[in-house]
Amino acid sequence: MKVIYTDRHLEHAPSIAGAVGPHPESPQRAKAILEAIQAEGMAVARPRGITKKQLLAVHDGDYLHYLQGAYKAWTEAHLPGPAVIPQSPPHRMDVAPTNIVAQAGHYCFDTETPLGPGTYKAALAAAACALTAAQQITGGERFVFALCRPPGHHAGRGVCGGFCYLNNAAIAAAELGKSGGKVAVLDVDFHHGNGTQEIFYDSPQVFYASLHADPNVAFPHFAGYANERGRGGGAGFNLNIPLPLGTDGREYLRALEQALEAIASFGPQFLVVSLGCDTLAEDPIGGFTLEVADFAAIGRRIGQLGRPCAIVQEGGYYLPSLGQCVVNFLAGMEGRM
Ligand code: OKP
Ligand code: ZN
Repeated sequence: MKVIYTDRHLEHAPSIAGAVGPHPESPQRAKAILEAIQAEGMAVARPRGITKKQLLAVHDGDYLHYLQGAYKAWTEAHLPGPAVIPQSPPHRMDVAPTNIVAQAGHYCFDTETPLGPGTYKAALAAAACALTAAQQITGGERFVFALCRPPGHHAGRGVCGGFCYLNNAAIAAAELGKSGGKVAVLDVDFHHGNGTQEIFYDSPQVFYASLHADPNVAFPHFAGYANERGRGGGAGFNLNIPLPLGTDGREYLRALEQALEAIASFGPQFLVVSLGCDTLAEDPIGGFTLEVADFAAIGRRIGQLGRPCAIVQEGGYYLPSLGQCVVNFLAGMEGRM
């Protein structure tokens, strides 16, 4: 399996996690995954670029403009560093504000997604990885893994949050659907991908299915409930399977069958997997009890769908096992484990 990666994610090294303490979404995450992949002897290639047009397939122009200039505006206004973080509770307004303090609340939905000097560059590089993976799939590859960092599935069309700025998986899905074929996004991160859901909520072309912790007790709290099924033409093309805290591998695989059945009857031409490894028992911000070996089983079942697939890295914060979880998943997909 081909892997797309660039070390330009190093530009984004958040140091504050809302409250106190180190931010879990660290550069060491990508390093851990890359090292495990290299130890497996898998080929790693750099991404091609991403154009404004490719970003606009998923994100709003005013939001991209904000991401690009926010850190500079924040610094020039002498607001406290080391990064842009909303100062009042984040709040979406009807008309996009022009003042940087108001913008920080309008364009971000939490206080754990700091926008530092290199954040946008790193986010663009991650999006480029996902896009390149999708392009290789349309070019005939069966499976391609985009080692993205920062993650993307919480980012909406016009909002960052949940450590996410650009929705890498959605950008891949939009690319895969460019010639009109159906695309399914399967999100196996511990958290619900509210951004991906929002982006495709009205679309019958992209089916979003997610297994995740019950949002009543886990981030993002405001989305991911089972009654969210899509809207308008997209009604019926969104599937949320919330699971209780403590869910183990067996229970997880049982729920996965439900999602795979729905995807199979949707009949997509291409698949995108949002791969989060924060379902692991040891994960510091998760709450399920999966084991490292479970990731191979999950990958194997998804691979058996038999659809060409771009795998996009999302969360996973337990550094000692993160690389092994990813490698097991990929090996499972290819039927090697
Ligand atoms: C990003 B991804 C925990 C609060 C949760 C945000 C979690 C973002 C997860 N104290 N904070 O889905 O792995
Ligand atoms: Zn997560």
